[in-house]
Amino acid sequence: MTRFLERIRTQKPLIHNITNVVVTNFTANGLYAAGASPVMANAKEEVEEMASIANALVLNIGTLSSEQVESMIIAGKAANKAGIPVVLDPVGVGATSFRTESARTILEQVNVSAIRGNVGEIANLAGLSAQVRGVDSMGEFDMDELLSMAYKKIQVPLAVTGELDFITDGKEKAVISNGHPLLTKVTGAGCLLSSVVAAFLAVEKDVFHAVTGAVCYYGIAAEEAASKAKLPGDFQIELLNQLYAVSDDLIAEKSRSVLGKLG
Ligand code: ATP
Ligand code: TZP
Ligand code: MG
Ligand code: MG
Repeated sequence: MTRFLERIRTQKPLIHNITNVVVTNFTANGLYAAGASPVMANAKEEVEEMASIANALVLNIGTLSSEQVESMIIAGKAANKAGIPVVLDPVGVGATSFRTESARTILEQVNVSAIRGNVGEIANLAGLSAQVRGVDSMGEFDMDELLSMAYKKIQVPLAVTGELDFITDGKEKAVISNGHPLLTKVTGAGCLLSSVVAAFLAVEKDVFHAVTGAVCYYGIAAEEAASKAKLPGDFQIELLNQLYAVSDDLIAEKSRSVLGKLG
């Protein structure tokens, strides 16, 4: 189940990204650093063809338009037909009804392999924000409750990220404490992670282990980067360097992942 990076660096999976305008370049560079091969293609005239030759597809709704939703559904259906994994990053779901409705439409029309988002996005996507809001006024969530309820509702493996990352496939659960606060000071840290998840899924069929592996790898790369670069601008570039430098052996040594059962 392991040595995911070796596989990515040997196979160089082609990752088709339909993503937002903020993070496009950073995402492409991050995928190259990991060992994958990125392509960004949005036009409805070409996404079916592109998804058909790709090894994984990322649907990221960060700067959505109705034309892009159309493209995402065409690409998602082509990916399903080709049998390649599809990752959804529901950027900003809950912030506007267009985002929430679009993400739900995509989930209705496309068989998504995994969703990677922050707590608020996943709670809103599942329609749970009110129910799972915890006791304190800071908007903390009971994560076990959130994971169980969100999985029940969405029925897609989830990676809910933040200071701690929670991954579930409805049966297994992983809690990962790798990462660094500087990740919150650069835009696109979450979006790039979603594309890295797609690269792991392109080389590993076990979704839970692929997603867990991707999140550990990414958190470790961030830790390594933060040990060398203390300011956000330097950190952003150093993160790319460390996504390139981190090995499967370093992941085995440094991952802090606690496995358990959901619920
Ligand atoms: P948000 O908009 O809430 O920042 P996001 O889409 O950028 O969400 P994050 O939840 O920030 O995604 O996750 C991106 C990466 O940053 C993950 O690897 C996560 O573990 C890491 N991360 C986020 N916050 C922290 C933190 N406070 N400490 C350590 N790592 C963090
Ligand atoms: N606005 C729309 S998409 C986007 C911003 C700032 C990027 C979000 O990236 P991330 O990875 O969720 O921080
Ligand atoms: Mg973040
Ligand atoms: Mg995000």
